[in-house]
Amino acid sequence: MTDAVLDSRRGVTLVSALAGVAGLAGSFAVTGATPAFLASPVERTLARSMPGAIVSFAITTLGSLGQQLNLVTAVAVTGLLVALAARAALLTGEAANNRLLPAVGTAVLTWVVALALTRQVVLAAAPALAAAGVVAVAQTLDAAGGRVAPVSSKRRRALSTVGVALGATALGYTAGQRRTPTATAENAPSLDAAGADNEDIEAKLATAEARTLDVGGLEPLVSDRFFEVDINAVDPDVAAADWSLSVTGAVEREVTVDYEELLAMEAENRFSTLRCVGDSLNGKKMDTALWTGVPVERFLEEAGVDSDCECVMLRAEDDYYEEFPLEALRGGLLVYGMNGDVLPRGHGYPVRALVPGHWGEVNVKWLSEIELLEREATGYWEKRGWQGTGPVKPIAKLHHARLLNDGRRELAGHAYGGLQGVSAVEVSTDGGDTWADADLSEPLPAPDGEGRAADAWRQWQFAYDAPGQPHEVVVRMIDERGVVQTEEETGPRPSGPTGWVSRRFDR
Ligand SMILES: Nc1nc2c(c(=O)[nH]1)N[C@H]1C(S)=C(S)[C@@H](COP(=O)(O)O)O[C@H]1N2
Ligand SMILES: [Mo]
Repeated sequence: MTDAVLDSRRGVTLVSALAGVAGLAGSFAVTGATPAFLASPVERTLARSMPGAIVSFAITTLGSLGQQLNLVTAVAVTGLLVALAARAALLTGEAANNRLLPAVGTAVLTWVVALALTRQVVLAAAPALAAAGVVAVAQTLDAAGGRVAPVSSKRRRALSTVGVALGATALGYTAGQRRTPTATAENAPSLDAAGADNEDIEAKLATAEARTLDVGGLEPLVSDRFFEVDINAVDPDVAAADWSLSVTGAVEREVTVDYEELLAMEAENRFSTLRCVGDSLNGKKMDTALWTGVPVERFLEEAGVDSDCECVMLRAEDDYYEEFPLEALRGGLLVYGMNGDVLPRGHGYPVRALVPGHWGEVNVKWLSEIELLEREATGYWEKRGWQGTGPVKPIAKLHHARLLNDGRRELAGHAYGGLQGVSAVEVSTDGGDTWADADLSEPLPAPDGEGRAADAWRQWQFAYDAPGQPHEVVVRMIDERGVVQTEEETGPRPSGPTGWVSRRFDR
């Protein structure tokens, strides 16, 4: 049978490659986009071992595209591993002249590869069976040889194998998509927690809507789309029933709380803004939500903190870790709700930390441990050259500009100063020579409904007569102590961008 597809090197390579693709699809079909997916561990390893400078470059210039590239690379590498397994089995079977060896060997080798990568004994069977299936199909078609009309030629048999493998891949992809757990804020279920006051949530969200400035296209006070930054393209998939949080280390007694217990405790509904230290000056990695959760302080009290450095390490299910002063955590929340919904997977389901006034990176998602330390340590991003564990830097952003019918130009944006608040936003339309006050949105309410939220942005709006000639608009914020945002320009790395946002207009 010299015209068998599998008799040629090219045929073996083709079938091996198809086995690689099908193996990935088989895995995805049973795991969806979770850490149990075959390519996830490779993606993680790539992300972890990437030099800090490259990661920083990717974050500040490519945004989430860097992560997608990483994922594509990981998928290619993993597919190649499965393909090599199939190839080894095919060649060994040929050498031993054994008809069972190619498919069985592919199954066993792929299972071993999958097990080594994911440590999932049962789930590793899916890629093994899918890859072996492709090999078996190719073998069966070859065996039918020239006798069966539709696959009588070698070319047709090769194409049939391609068709079967790609069809199975499409099915596996669809199944995996359905299996992928709630990932976005758009499809998160409503919150139903014994300790959370849903009426208060509704009232606060209504207040936020009422206080949002009427500027078309400007993001409202509660963000429509909340940015996401994390170290992996594939988020952890933690079941609430399996989740618990421990307070450990330099404590008098360890304290552990599970999801059900946490949701029964009296919760707080708090508006708070998050901003990533890797945000660009006028970037979009800054957003606000109404967070529902339990104050961390009660757990610290229960544990009896005894830390020499007065510092703490938060650890997470994705092996992320960040260290910072205990003082910052004292005002924090253990968050399980976001805008009246269950905290979405992408934002840390089941539970994340909210650390008021500090850069996003210490607001650890998928939180699993609060470790009180004896001496200072270095967090994930600090190991990679960032200094993002401190308070946020003040910023007024310019995200909206529109010429009105009456010849004026309307400008608008958001200002955020962390715990120092925002008392004013000033706008210059002559490159910084003269300044005028913008209108500000009323502050978002504090958790008790009275007073202002301690750590939330405000919107600003300003209109001026467009001069009809080139000019430069500059904006800056002033905090509640009267401190003006610094003019000095620095990039995001290592400790967040500074400077005034400006924009040139031609008329
Ligand atoms: N477990 C975990 N928590 C994490 C991260 C992460 O990669 N893993 N990223 C941090 C960073 S750098 C930021 S800016 C914020 C972003 O929170 P968001 O994705 O909910 O906007 O989460 C922080 N918490
Ligand atoms: Mo971040």
